[in-house]
Amino acid sequence: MTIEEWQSYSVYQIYPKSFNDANGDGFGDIEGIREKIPYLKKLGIDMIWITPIQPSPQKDNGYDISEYCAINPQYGTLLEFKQLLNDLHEVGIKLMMDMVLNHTSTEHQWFQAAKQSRSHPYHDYYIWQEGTPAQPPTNWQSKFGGSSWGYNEATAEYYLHLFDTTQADLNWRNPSVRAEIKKILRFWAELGVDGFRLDVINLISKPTLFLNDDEGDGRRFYTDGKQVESYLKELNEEIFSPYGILTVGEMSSTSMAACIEYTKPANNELSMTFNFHHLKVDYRDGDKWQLMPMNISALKALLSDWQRGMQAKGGWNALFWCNHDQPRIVSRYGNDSDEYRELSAKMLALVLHGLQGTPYIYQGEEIGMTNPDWHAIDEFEDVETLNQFELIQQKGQTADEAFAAVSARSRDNGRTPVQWDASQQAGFTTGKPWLKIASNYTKINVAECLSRADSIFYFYQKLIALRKVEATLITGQFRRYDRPEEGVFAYDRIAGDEVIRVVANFTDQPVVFEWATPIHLAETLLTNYEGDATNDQTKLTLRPYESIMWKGTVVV
Ligand code: TEU
Repeated sequence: MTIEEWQSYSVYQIYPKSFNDANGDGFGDIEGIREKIPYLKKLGIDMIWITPIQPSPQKDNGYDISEYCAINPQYGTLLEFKQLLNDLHEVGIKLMMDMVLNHTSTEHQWFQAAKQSRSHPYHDYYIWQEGTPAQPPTNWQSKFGGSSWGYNEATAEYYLHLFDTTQADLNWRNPSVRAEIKKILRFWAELGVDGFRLDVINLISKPTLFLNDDEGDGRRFYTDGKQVESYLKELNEEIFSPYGILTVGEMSSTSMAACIEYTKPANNELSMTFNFHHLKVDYRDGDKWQLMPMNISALKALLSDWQRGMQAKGGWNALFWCNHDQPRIVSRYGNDSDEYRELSAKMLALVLHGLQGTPYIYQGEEIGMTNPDWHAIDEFEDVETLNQFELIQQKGQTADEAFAAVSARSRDNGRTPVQWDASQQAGFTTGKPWLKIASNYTKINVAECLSRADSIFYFYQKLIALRKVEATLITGQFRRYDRPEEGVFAYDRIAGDEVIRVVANFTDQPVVFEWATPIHLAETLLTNYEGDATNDQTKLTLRPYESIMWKGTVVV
């Protein structure tokens, strides 16, 4: 395979509200990001992805946009944004904007007009169905809980909202909607933005007939819908390709077959896709709110299937453990005790960065930030968390059970402000932070990490740098060689006779691991312990959470 420059990139995700507050109002801002450019440069990432910063009532923290070609004053001005873009470009960092195009805020002027009358031209920008106040058109459920239909009295109709009631789904069938969307994308592309992250982009194609779902919550009727690919091709032809924009599509409940089509270069749709299957192996019966320990064999199988499957057909994965919708990975698939937090955070990083695809690092992940360990529901802010806390109790569970579920699974776990140093408010703000800071900030913070050569930060720095020099990490074929039932994940990346070999112990116990396929190990590229594991050529004794990446050659 020929390597495109972007294929060796690592991307850093910024959730601006919680990243760094320069003006002391408790909310992170654009100036705050600009202040941290040297930090980002030091980490070595190639691109930042900023979650939505356009004007928004913030019912879903910016994923409810009320104006697309402007900056939310809470974050700063368009001028400041241009300055940020310019300063990033000056040090060779690219910028990816988050584009929320499946829905708008109901505060958007389109919806405000649309809801007045059926004859308004903006009415057809959204998806409407007849119904009486007591009877929504279908039984579809919103992703945040409750019906996905909102009643509009003025027109005696329902509008579709797959997310919050204030996030109305756009009607992509309407060519005027697609023209508006292209205008928005062109606006940002003209400013010099380098990438787009496309929010829930596989949900944009809805059916024409709306039917009850007797098997589920309705998602099978609108996920990876019939027109998604043709809409993406249209955007690619008119915007992504002409402006040289890197794209990542966020795919909700998708399939591998669909992601292959979205990303294989011949199709001219997207550069890569996020899928979430590997982040559901701790959901009991697929239900996010039912807790279960992580199923390691399911995790290994999913990661491996997506590696092999995408590779075989020329697709490209976006690789990630964390984002603003997920609990912190070290508290989830790792171990956030004092003894193992650093070791397990490094192990998870090494496993992910050895895979084929584009790694995304979510702010704070590079210092091993944990879930905040809160004790009361009023510490949480997220709309989904608050809805589910009520719904779980309505389904018969106690308040304590509901709290246990939401505190483990809340999206706020990943949204607490970045812990910059041990000073008051963790150096995030001089004011009152919009969301409480995790109490462990005096111990876990950027300043501490930067002061110590063996910190998680420098481990990420090395992984990012390896991608630039080890072409096998980009091109190498994936081959797995552990046994499904064991707590070790082991795989090779093979290009010609070169092998990059990864072994990782996901448990807090020592494990004796027997090699199935020996290779000549030439060099240890990275490990999270001092000194190599005991290696007698046929078997390896891995210490708790030990992980190693070697370079070697195939035995012929
Ligand atoms: O998320 C899409 C999505 O479906 C989830 O990750 C969602 O948070 C989860 O399924 C709920 O259980 C994207 C954004 O990343 C998220 O922040 C937004 O809330 C959502 O779209 C709506 O725009």
